[in-house]
Amino acid sequence: AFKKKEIAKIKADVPLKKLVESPKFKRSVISLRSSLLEVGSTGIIAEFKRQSPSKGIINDKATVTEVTNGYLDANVAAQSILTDTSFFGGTMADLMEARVINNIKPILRKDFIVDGFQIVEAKAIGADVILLIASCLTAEELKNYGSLANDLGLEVLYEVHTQQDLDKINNLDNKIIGINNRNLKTFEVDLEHSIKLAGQIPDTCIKVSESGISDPRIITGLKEYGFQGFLIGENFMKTENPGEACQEFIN
Ligand code: IGP
Repeated sequence: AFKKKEIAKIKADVPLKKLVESPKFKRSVISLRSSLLEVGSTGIIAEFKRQSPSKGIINDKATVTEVTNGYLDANVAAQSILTDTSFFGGTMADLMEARVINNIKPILRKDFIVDGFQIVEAKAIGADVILLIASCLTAEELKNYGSLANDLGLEVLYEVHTQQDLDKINNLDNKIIGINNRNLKTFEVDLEHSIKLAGQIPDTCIKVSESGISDPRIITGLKEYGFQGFLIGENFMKTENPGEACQEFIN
């Protein structure tokens, strides 16, 4: 595991040193776990996503600021911001822009994390939560990156799509587990993935269902399987006013 010594080593790196000294690095994070568990929480993690490999351009007009304001007015439990540029057209600047106006709800850095550097970076740009995708990482990496994030005070959303993904996560207890209904290779979306895997996840975990949620009735159904979080992007972003779409969805 990444222990204090490794973190100290990382901190000694020149580019990282700058990150670690940035004012946001020291801020205390806002807990996704607490937000999802709050009485009356909408459970919605609303995503800012301009484009995707499966859909192409989804929305290239709406600004981060206006969407963030709209999502906050809708009383979302959290925000997700794509910072991956090559596939999703997102940037770290997008997350920083959202953080300027969002100081109340957790922000998830949505990216393909394959290096500890990105985790330190996530903290420095103002993220509260990072995504670790089980299919992209080994069991050991999941463990090491998970503890690095926790050591930095960040929470982790562990993303799984299959039972094999779930098996890679060491000691599931108390973790936040996201079940992606979309297969990242074929882009096929099937809510059955959430339903099938829900029973394999201990009750101490927070269960989040991700992708393809296009109707509030789906949430009602998923709640019966113990889901407390619902990650929604396209359904809001495909409209002209994603914030308003989110408000209508919730009411
Ligand atoms: C949102 P949707 O279908 O509501 O737009 O999905 C989110 O789940 C999706 O963007 C996502 C994702 C990812 C993107 C889930 N896991 C991993 C990039 C990388």
